[in-house]
Amino acid sequence: MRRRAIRITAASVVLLVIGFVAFYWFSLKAVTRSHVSRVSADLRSIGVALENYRAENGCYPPCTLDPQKSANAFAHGEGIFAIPTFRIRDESYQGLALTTPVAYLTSYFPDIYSTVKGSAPGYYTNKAGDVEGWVLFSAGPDIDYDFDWRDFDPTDPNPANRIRAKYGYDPSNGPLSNGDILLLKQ
Ligand SMILES: [Ca+2]
Repeated sequence: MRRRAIRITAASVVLLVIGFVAFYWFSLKAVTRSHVSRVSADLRSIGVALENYRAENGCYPPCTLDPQKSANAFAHGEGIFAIPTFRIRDESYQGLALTTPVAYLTSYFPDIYSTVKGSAPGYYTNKAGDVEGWVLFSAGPDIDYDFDWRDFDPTDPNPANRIRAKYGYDPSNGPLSNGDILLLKQ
């Protein structure tokens, strides 16, 4: 009788653990799906602002004031300024580009997956001859930048597909898998 009671208790504990793990897993997937969806929507909003900026100024906003510094920034580990972005500031800390002096965006969207709290998503633009484009990127659920922005070439016949395949976040690999959330304009 006692042995049977122990077996029932052990089975109950196993079921409880399985239930807890399943609940955690599905909750994690739901929260991640919601966050990824929000970041993707933010990137699209910023993309619209970039196009509006270009329509009025004839070019996309600069992604850095110091290309050399940004090019080496990962190695130097300079945090928020390490990643090229439109949210750059000059030495007098004047905000540039999308929020001022013309408010193409009323405020910057903080990237919830950024390693630096409050940091906007990464932004890189490049121009080769008459061909120009941009890429917006969030580190994604692994909170680690996989995308190498120097790999973006607007003259690439299809940079979006190539870069998404190489660096894009894919939830089918698991909610916390690597890859970044990307939006590109060729
Ligand atoms: Ca990532």
